[in-house]
Amino acid sequence: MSFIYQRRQLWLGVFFLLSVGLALMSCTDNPDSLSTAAPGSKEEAEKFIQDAEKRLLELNIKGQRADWVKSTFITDDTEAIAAEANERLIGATTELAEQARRYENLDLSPELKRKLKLLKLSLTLPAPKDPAERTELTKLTAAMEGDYGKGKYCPEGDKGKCLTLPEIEQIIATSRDPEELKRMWLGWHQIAVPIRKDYVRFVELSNKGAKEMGFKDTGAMWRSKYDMEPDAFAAEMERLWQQVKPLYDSLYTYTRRKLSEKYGKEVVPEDKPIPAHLLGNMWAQSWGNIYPLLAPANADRGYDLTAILKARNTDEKQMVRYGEAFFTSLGFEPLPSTFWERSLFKQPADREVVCHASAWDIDYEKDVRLKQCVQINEEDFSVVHHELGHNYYQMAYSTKPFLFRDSANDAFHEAIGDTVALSVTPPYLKQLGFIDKVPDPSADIGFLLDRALDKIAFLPFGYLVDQWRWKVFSGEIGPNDYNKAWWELREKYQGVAPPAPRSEQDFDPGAKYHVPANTPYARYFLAAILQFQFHRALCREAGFSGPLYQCSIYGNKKAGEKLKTMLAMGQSEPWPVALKAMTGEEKMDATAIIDYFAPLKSWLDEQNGKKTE
Ligand code: X8Z
Ligand code: ZN
Repeated sequence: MSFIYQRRQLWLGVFFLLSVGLALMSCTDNPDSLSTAAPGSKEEAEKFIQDAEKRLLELNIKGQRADWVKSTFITDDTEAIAAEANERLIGATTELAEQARRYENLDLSPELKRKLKLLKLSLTLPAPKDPAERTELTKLTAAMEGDYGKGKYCPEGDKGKCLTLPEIEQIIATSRDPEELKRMWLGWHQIAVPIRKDYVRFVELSNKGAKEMGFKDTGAMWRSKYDMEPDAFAAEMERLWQQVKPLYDSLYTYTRRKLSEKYGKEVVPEDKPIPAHLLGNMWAQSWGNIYPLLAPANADRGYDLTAILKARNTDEKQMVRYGEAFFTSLGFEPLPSTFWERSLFKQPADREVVCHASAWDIDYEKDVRLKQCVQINEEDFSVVHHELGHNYYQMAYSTKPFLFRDSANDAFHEAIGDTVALSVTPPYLKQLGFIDKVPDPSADIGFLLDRALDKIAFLPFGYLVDQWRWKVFSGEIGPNDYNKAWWELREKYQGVAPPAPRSEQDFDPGAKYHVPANTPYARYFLAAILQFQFHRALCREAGFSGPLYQCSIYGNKKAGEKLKTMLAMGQSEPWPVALKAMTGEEKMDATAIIDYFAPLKSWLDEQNGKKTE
C-alpha cells in the first residue's frame, strides 16, 4: 500500500476504465490479432485516452479506499472487498492495454504516445484473462499481504503473549543477546511458512497474465518500466552496484571485525558470513541500530537522536510534524487538514493493520495520507521524511493528466523523502533545539559511519531482492530452490548467513513485506544512489560548496523550487528528462554517494589495515 501500491491501483483503475470502453468495441481476446486489427484514427486515440483517464481516476479512487480500509483493519471481509476491487481494476487494465494497441502505429503527439505506452506498462500484478484464474490471483495477493500484516511470534505458544512485528523489530534493534536475537529472528521467519504455497501459485498465475500481455514473464514486465530495454535496465543496475561495491566491502569488513570483538569468534568468525540476526535489523538491510557497537573511539558522532526524541517526550504526530516542517521550510504547503484527520500514525491496540509504512494518494488530489506505526526513534524519524516525500510528490503532480500522475520512474518516488532527510545534519538538529552545540569536526567520522550503516549497508539488499524475484518469475529459480537461492544471493551480495540451518520448508523471502505484498524492490536500490545525486544537485542550487555530507538544504527556497519543478513534472517525460531538469545529468550515477562517503572510506580502509589510495 505504499506509494507503489497506489500506483498499481491507479493503473488497475486505468485498465478498468479502458476495459469498460472496450466492451463496446468488438475485439478478440488474442493480443496478437488485436495488434493487427484495423488501426484506429488519431481522433479515436485521443478520445480513448481521455475517456480512459477519466474513468480510471474514478476507479482508482474506489480501489484506494477499499485498500486503505483493508490495510488499516485487516479482516476477512475487508480483504475480500479489496480483492474484488483489485480484480475489477486488473481486468479493466488488461483489456485497456490491449485496446491501446490499435493506436500504436499512428503518428500521434509525444504526449499521447507516452500515455499509451504507460498504459501498457502500468500493472505490477498482471493477471490471466480467465475470470476464475484472475479471481484466484487477486484473492491470493490480498491473502498474502494480510497474512504478513497479521504475522506474530508467540514465544510461549498461542496462549502466551504474542509479539507483533514492530515489537520484534524493537528487540532486534536493541538487544545484544545473541540467543534472544536468534529466537526473535527465527520466530518472525515462521510467519512466512504458510505463505510459500500461495506464492508458488501467485508466480504461475501472474506470469500467465504477463505472457498474455506480450511480456516474457512478470519480472520482464517490471524491468520494462524504465524508458529503456529490460536487459539494458538490468545492466544498469549491475553497473551501479559495481560502482558502490568497494564502499560496501570496506564497511562490511570493519563491521564484521567489530561484531567479532563484541560477540566472540565462535559467534562471528572473521572469515565467514555475518550471522543475519546480529545487525540490528530483521533483514540485515540497514545497520544503524548497531552504531553504538561500532562507534569510533575518538570520533563518536556525539549525540543519540533516539534518546533525544524520547527525552523530549515526542509523540507519533510530532514526529510527522518535524517532517512536514522540513518541507514547508523549502517552500512547500503545509499538509492538508485531512492528512492529519485521516492518517494512521500509531499501531491500534484493537485491530490488525499492515504496519509497514506507506504513503497514500486516495483521490489523486489532496487526500494524501500516511500509514505508519511510528516508533519514537531515529530510524522512524527518517522513515517519516521518506513517506512525506511520497505525499509531497503526489500533491505536486496532481494537476497533471491522470496517466502522468506518478514519479519519473519508481526510484524517483522512493528517493525524494530520503533526499530531504540527508539534510538532517547536526547544525539542523541544533536549529531544532535537539542539541546545544554542533559537535566538533572530529565527530564527522562517527556521523558518516552512522549514515553509512543505513545507506551503504542497504545497497546489496536493495539489489538482491529483485535478483531473486526476477529469477523466480523467469523460472530460473523453481519452488524447490526458493529458500536455497535466497540465501545464496544473501551470502553473495550481503555476506550474511541465517542464524540456523534453513530448508525448503521455510520461505524466508516471504518474511520481507515486499515479497508477499508484491512490491518491486529495484526501486529502493536505485533510490539509495539517486538520493545522493539529488542532494548534490540541490546543494549546488543552494550555493553550498563544502563537503557534501555537511550540506543541509533546510530553509532554502531556491533548492525547494528546483525540487518542486521536478516533482510537478510527474511522469510526463522519460525519467532522464526529469533527472536533467533537476541535476543537469542524464544518467543515474554513483559518484555523489561515493563523494559523500569519501572521508569515511579512507578511514575504514585504514581501520581495515589497507593502504588508502
Ligand atoms: O518500504 C519502504 C518504505 C515504504 S515505500 C518504508 N522502504 C524499503 C523497506 O522498508 O524495505 C524504504 C527503504 C527500503
Ligand atoms: Zn517509499
